[in-house]
Amino acid sequence: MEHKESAKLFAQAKRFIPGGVNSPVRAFKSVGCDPVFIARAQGARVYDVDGNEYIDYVGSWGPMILGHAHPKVIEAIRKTAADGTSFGAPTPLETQLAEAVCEAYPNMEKVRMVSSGTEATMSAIRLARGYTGRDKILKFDGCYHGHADSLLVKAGSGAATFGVPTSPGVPADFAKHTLTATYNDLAEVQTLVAANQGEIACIILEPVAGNMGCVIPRPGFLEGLRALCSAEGIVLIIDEVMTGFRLAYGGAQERFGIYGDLVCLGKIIGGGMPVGAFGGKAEIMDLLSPQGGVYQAGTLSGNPLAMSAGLATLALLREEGFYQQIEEQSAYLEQGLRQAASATARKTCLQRVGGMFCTYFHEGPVDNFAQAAQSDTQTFGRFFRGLLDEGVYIAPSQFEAGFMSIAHSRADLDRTIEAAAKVFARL
Ligand code: KE4
Repeated sequence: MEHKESAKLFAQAKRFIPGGVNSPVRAFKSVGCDPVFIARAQGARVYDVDGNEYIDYVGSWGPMILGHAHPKVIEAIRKTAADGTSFGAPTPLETQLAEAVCEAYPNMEKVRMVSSGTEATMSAIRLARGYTGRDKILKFDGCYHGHADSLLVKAGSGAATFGVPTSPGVPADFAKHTLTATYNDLAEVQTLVAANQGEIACIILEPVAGNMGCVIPRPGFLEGLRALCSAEGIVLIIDEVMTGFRLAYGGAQERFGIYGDLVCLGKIIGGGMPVGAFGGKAEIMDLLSPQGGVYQAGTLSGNPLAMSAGLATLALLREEGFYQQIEEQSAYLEQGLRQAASATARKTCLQRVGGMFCTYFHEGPVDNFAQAAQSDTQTFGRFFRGLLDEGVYIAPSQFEAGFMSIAHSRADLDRTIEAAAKVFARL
């Protein structure tokens, strides 16, 4: 495949944009090639500026569960835009989306719209701190909740339970309030909570971890966290930015039957437009300004175009059999990829929940970040580049998930499986 135009655009982009991209993972740094620049997309396909066509499993990192440029979503945006794009004042649309979200998530008695997943989680953490009067938070190694300072933190070395920054620019004083535990290790969380009795405001986690590949909660893990938080007065924040409306209409919480005190959403609820949301018990949410003292705000929060795209998307997700079809397509692809992987001597481990999945170059299982980090990322890079040449576009990192859309046809899945078999055989 030719990538001359992408190469030219990348060089130009790097003159004006750090790293040539507006979000790091798009630079393809961990897969050993330059990024392709996308010209357009339709359904399950994206087309780059050199005219190459790809079957797309990135789906804009989750939002495009309907496939790209769904006519009903485009029409909703177009119609709303004709009456103005932003007013900085309340509109009926944001109440309609808020109501739809609260109907889908019974533990979300109230919800506030923001413009990204980062804003949602950052605000939920501030709210949990305001509600409990406690400063410490607990997150899990390998879970990504956006780039707010208190979340760019990893476990301190040795006995120190204090967090240390993972990025320059995050003051140690901020990081020290963030405790980090191993995903799926309930005993470790219980030890950390006991060692910080009465000081932890919230525990935040991805209910299925899609930022270290696709790591599945082991039986008892989510239930144990729920019970621990209830017993200790800790706010359980379930970050469904990626899993919300993906793993079920009611997200991972519906799928696993575990409900947070606060929930963060994003991606799918914007239908590809910039949206995040956070919500939960009214007694917590009502502490938010202007009703309460916890400040949070945003110029484009509840933007009418984004609300319209979200409403049009959710209406289609409510159609009979939608998630059953996503499950059937994803199970079919999983089976085919497992078969295709037998063509390689490399260790592979495919993990999936609903329409999100990942192929690790690791013998598996992968239950936490330390295990995920043992994956053969060099081979993953060759796998990625081989698939790209075969017209299949997967996430450009071993530590990301792939996403199914309703627009992927059986022929697309068969072509993907065929391409994977060819690439696996060459690894
Ligand atoms: P944004 O600020 O990127 O909208 O959302 C942050 C976020 C929060 N919570 C979860 C569970 C997330 O997965 C994300 C963002 N996901 C990544 C993909 N793994 C976004 C892609 C990117 O950073 O460009």
